[in-house]
Amino acid sequence: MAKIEAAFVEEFLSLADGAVAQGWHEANAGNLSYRMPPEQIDGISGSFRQGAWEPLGLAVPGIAEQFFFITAAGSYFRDMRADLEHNAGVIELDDAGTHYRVRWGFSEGRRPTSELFMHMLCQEAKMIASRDANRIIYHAHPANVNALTFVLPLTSTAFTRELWTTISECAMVFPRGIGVIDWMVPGSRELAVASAEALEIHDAVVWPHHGIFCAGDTFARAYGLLSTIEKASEVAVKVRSMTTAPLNRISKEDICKINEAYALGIPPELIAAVFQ
Ligand code: 2HA
Ligand code: ZN
Repeated sequence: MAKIEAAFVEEFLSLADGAVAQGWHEANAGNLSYRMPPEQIDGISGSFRQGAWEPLGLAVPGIAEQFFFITAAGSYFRDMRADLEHNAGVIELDDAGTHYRVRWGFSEGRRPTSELFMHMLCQEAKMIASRDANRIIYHAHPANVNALTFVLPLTSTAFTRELWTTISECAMVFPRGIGVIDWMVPGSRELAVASAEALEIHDAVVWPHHGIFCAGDTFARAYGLLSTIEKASEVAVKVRSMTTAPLNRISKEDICKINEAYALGIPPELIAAVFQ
């Protein structure tokens, strides 16, 4: 199969290598999709094949006829660089957004990720919410954010408060807070629907006792967002392991100061809800 050479491939591989080094992708953990801009499709279309149309299992008319670079079901992030065409591929959606066909990759009968429902619904929701800016949906299994799902209430306000008040950078990187949904079966339609709904408000959403996923305009932003959340979660886990009563932490007033100093636009109602 023809290899593809494109700048986005290197950005994708660099995310995969970095995230593996962080320990976020044991075995086949995680998945990633990239909504390709037209000029990048043209740049690699010489390598395309014409797979048969297959039902998607849901309708995503908002992203009809779009092309996605997406990881394969069962693929290991650590193997992406060595054998990309086996571990990822390009799919195209039909004009109704109800069927897809493989245009590149997924060698030896591989298929798109088991979280395809989630990727498609989230890509659609975020493309509309971001007026076409968002291109990445990325899911990983970082340990510390997962650990926090055992001790914090499973609410957006509890997780947002914990992280915003742990590291100053958090309110700047995710000023809309972080979403949390209930535990649901991995790969299920139910999980996909709840994830897309939460993503209309937040750029990152926690899946309790599983992992986290996020949206981003670029690979670097999506990776940076998860890195920031996981770093703050690690500090929170360390602090909670040392004491139940920390002497100091970032306060509501401090968050108001950061909000003003960096014009973050965090609405007063959100600050009130997070610190209620
Ligand atoms: O791709 O992480 O959530 C494997 C998973 C499923
Ligand atoms: Zn997962």
